[in-house]
Amino acid sequence: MVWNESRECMSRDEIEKIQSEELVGVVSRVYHNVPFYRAKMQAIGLEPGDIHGLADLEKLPMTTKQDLRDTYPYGMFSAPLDDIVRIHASSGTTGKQTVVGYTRKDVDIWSECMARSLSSGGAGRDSIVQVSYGYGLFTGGLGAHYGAERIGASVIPTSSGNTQRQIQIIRDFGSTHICCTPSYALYIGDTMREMGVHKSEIRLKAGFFGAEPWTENMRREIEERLGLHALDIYGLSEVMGPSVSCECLEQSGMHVWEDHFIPEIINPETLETMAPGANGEILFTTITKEGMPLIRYRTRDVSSLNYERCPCGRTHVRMTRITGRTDDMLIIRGVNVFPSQIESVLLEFGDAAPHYQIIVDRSDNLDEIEVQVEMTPQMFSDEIKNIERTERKIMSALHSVLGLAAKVRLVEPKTIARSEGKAKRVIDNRVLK
Ligand code: DLL
Repeated sequence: MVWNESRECMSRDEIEKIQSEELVGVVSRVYHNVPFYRAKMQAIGLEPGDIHGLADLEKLPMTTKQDLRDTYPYGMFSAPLDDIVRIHASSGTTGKQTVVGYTRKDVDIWSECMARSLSSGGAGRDSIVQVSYGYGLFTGGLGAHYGAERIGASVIPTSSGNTQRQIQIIRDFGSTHICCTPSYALYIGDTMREMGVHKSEIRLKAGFFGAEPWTENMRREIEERLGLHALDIYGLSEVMGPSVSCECLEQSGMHVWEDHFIPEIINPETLETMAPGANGEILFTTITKEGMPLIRYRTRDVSSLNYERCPCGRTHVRMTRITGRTDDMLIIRGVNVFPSQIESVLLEFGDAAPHYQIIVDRSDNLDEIEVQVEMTPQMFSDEIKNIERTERKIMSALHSVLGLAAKVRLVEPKTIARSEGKAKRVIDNRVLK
């Protein structure tokens, strides 16, 4: 089912007309309301009047996550706090979070985008949508929730965790749709098997899985275990949250809701725009946002754009599955983690040498992270109980900075391999088959 046919099935000319008009508007808004953008545009001699439409997009400066950190917390807001009705945040490198503000209209548009996504996976008024993304500063839970209410479905806000209860609810309440990370979907499948619940006892028809990378094999596995259509849903808090794009039941790329976000692909080295179909870093310009619009935001996610017509009838461009990052961000159990965050915590502990390694693994479909830190020779000669105490202290400091439990192991001096070039800080053993 198409939620908003007049918007989702427009001709390319109509899409571009809307994008041009909205782009002119948003550039003027940020120029007048956000000192950061005014300064950036002035520095290259650009005025809002120079932007007449889509063809001028490339003239505009790009925005990075660093820019958001530099203007922390509210410096990128384009609307006064009086008009901001919601604030979300995601983790940042130095413990500083990336803060995002939404006006009432922004929340409304977000719900509309999410409604489109859920509808493209077949959900409607008669559906029972279980939202198993976390509710809170993370955008997953509330984002999916508002969209599911918008389509008139019965929403079950389970949030994440407590897997046996999730399964009981799926079975007893008859959930028809589920929203969670793909690794959690696999974990639910494992737990169902352990509990002796067969897929024939549940009514799930489709699931909206995102917030972390996954693969076609994982899709098959999830579909097999849960007996549903597994759809890829993409988004990031800076740009909005879940539902910047989402797959339809054709399962061949995620429709970017182009009347709200203009996507571009660039070469992350040269920053040049790449032709349709090329693989590169995906950028977004949010053209209708009021709270915190972003111009040419560098997501660091690698994807490509497919402008071919989709058999589902929707005309909005499809982006391919995210195949990697152009920076070192890790996503662990859905939480964004930068190695530099871990480093900053370790540096606070004088007893630990600055040689460390982060080992990421996936066991039983759950991500695990272990931080190995070399002890100083002096500490090495210390009593075991003191070493264990330090491990516990580092563990709790990491927990409060990352919002995630990480194992910490202090290892003997000189046991972590030295590198001649860049230190290899992260060993990611997760094989996303
Ligand atoms: O993960 C928003 C979201 C929630 C999307 C629920 C989908 C579902 P952040 O926490 O800001 O926001 O993390 C954004 O997660 O830049 C990607 O690297 C990654 N990511 C999000 N969706 C996908 C996906 C939410 N479908 C970062 N495939 C993004 C691969 C994804 N990676």
